[in-house]
Amino acid sequence: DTVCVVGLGYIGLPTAAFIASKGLQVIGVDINPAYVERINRGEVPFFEPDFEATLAGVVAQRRLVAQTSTPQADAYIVAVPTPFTTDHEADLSYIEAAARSIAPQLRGGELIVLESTSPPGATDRLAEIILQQRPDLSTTDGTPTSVYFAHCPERVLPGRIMLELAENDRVIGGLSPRATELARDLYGTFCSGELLLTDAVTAEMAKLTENAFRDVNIAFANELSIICDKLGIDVWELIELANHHPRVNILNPGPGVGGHCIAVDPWFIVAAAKDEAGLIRQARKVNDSKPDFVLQKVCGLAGRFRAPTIAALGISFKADIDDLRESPAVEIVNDLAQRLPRADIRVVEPHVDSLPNRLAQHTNVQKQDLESAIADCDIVLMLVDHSAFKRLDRAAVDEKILVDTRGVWR
Ligand code: SAJ
Repeated sequence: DTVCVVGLGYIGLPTAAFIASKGLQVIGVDINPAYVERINRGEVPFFEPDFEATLAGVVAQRRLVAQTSTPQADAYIVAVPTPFTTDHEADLSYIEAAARSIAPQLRGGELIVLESTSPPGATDRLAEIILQQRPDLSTTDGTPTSVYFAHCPERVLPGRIMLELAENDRVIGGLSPRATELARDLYGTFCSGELLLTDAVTAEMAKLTENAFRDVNIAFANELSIICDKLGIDVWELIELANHHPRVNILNPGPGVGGHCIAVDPWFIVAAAKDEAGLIRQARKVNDSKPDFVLQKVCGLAGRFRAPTIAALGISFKADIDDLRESPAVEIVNDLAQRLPRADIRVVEPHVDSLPNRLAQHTNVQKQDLESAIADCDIVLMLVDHSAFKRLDRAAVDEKILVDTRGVWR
């Protein structure tokens, strides 16, 4: 059986390679030709621990082949982005484009699984587009029986993708019971976790709920950090103490919530239930306002210097990855560069070769290695708790003013 994975990003590519490594024949599709070429050379286009060997192996065996056009296949897994618009509504254009590319290839009997994180109703929308284009595959009462649609949201944690692809439990919800069964059979060939069966809209909502749960809990921690700053309390000590209670488990405050999931998905719930989702909306606001709190803090301390040198440690959205999407650290450095034109900002980021344009455009921002940045600076701004930073000798920063958003030096 051939599986076609549409969208070879941070999720689609590891998924495609992982399925191929379990013995299935996989065709990966991506619209970017240069990217496809790299994959076919066995090169991993982004950093993800333990992924390189798997990709190189399946490409060498030709179990995974990447291409730009959508082929015929027995099953399709759609793993394209679902960004949000400026109004915080889901942008389904990538899912719709994927649907349009699959429709002409169908012969009947195929399974189409949407893995992209989606607002309630997206799987329905995917089916609608395909069946509009291929009315011959629709039954007379409009229920799609000759093509099967299901939602099976990905739940892997960047940085642990290879492990979690194998072990995570999966929620699987079809538009019909038969679609659910077929999707269960497919995922059963490569998942060792439990396969939890439901309908499509519940599966969509389950994924959003998981990320909203985390967002609300991080917002709680972030709000605590702001309260503690006002009251002169060490928030890290406070949380550690409270977490000794058997039923309390507070997450970590940080510079804000980044990445393409937790900072986005809760908005899909808010968009679907505007009047009801007050807490979820407020959590988003708390987390989105945290970078500005950090900015004000640094600006206040920088006021002591005519032209401060600031070492900004880390710009990825979280520790030990190279992903800068929706990174609060990038936002903070960018705003600092604008707010403090006389400051000299040295960015230390071991996981990227060069600064993103948003930061490189500022003449007062440059990339530097950890040791020299620390030696040269007046203020150390810890933004990401990369392992390399945690190993740093505390004595090296003893003389510096510290703003530690991650509690590395508490
Ligand atoms: N963060 C904190 N404090 C914490 C935990 C995280 O500030 O205690 C911040 C991180 O620094 C980062 C952001 O939150 O900026 C998100 O990081 P994360 O590690 O919580 O999550 P992601 O975005 O890497 O992956 C999440 C995961 N979802 C959950 O844990 C419920 C992952 O399992 C999902 O597959 C992924 O979203 C996704 O694709 O939806």
